[in-house]
Amino acid sequence: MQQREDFLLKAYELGIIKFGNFTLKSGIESPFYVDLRPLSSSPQLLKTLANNLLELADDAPYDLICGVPYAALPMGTTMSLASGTPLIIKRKENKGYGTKRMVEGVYEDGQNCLLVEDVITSGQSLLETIDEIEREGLNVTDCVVVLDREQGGIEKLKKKGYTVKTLFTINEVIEILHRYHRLSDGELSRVKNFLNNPPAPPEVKRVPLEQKQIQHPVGKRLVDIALKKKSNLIASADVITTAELLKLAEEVGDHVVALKLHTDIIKDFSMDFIENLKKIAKEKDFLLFEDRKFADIGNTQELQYKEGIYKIGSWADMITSHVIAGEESLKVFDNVGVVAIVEMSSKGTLTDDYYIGKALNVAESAPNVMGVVAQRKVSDDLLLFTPGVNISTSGDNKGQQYNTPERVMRGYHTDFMIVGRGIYQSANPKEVAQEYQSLGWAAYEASLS
Ligand code: S5P
Repeated sequence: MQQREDFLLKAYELGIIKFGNFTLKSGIESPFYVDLRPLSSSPQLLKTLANNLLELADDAPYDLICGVPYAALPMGTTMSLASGTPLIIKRKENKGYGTKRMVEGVYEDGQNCLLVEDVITSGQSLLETIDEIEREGLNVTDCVVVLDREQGGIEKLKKKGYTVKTLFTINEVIEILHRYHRLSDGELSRVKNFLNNPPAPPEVKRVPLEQKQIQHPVGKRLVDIALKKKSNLIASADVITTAELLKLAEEVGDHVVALKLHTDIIKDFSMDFIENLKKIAKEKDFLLFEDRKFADIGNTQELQYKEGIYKIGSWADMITSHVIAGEESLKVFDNVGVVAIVEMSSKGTLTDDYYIGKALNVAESAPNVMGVVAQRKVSDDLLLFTPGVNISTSGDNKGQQYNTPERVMRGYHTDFMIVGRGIYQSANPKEVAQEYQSLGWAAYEASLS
């Protein structure tokens, strides 16, 4: 007993739990914050912790130990060293090359693995890790956890048949800290009150289009058109002749805010065609959006943008560009709204969370970027464009993945949805464009309330 309390007080000195006002990832305001990672800064405490966790797992049958990444990795390692039980390591992401294994180490089918977790809240990350370990042919029966935040995680795991043992509950932690005068009476009751009546996460409200702080003039034009037409639809005209494209522009023009093109797939491209298309765009009030997806150094991108047979810079209102070459490379796009690709819709895309974060930094610091292409809400300041929308199918056999207008508007708070084959391959593109327009706008309006 005393030993546990000593351990906790020393861990507290290291800063594993702080009291005050903290905004959690969920948006909830919490009076305390727990982070067990500083424990690794005290080898002595880490050893004590490992021994305590091993004691908890005394009756558990196991041949291997695995810590849930990342916080429990050093805990699992120390338990392995102290007990002589081999460690396996679960990756957070598949490294995408080499063996493509999600679990590293030497193990055999049917071996039993003890899982170690630092803090259990909803139990979600522990369940995900168990699932991946089991998919490797291993068995999981027991888990040991340092701290239970008492928010239903343990019950969830028990229901699924797992045995979970915890060293401390959050209530025990605050009682001990209070008893040893690390926590005042007022703080104790504040934390207890929070734990007894956990607040629901705040609802993320969508900012209506007319209230968005759009800086870019093309962004403002696009929003004006959207409000006037009651449309958040961009049709992707991925057809390969100018005749088909002009016909499509006439048919869908009234229902879209922009027509997205891949001019390099058109067999008979000419600047005359562009003049005709511009006339339709003017008459039907939509913007021309060239989906060139630039991805080179600034100088090359400038040549691709201004020269060649397409002379994109002379007619496009908007373009797409990757940001892989960095912020300076985007400067060459003048007189146009740049939509930065930060996440792609296709299966197996390399645009993981890490990439998105870095790509957003570039996009947000380039003044000519008006929006981003992504499959989720990533930025408050930039317009969000989401391709991969189709009401009749969930994907193609080339990696494309589809969502419904409802999902992208209500779930992701997308500003503009991009629909290609769903419209231009339909029997009646005009009618279908109108259908997407009303579905998209209704879902947008529903997402406001
Ligand atoms: O991640 C992306 C980005 C884009 S711009 N995924 C996409 O599908 N796109 C484009 O959107 C793609 O190049 C195509 O022009 C359109 C989707 O077409 P659909 O036929 O699959 O709807």
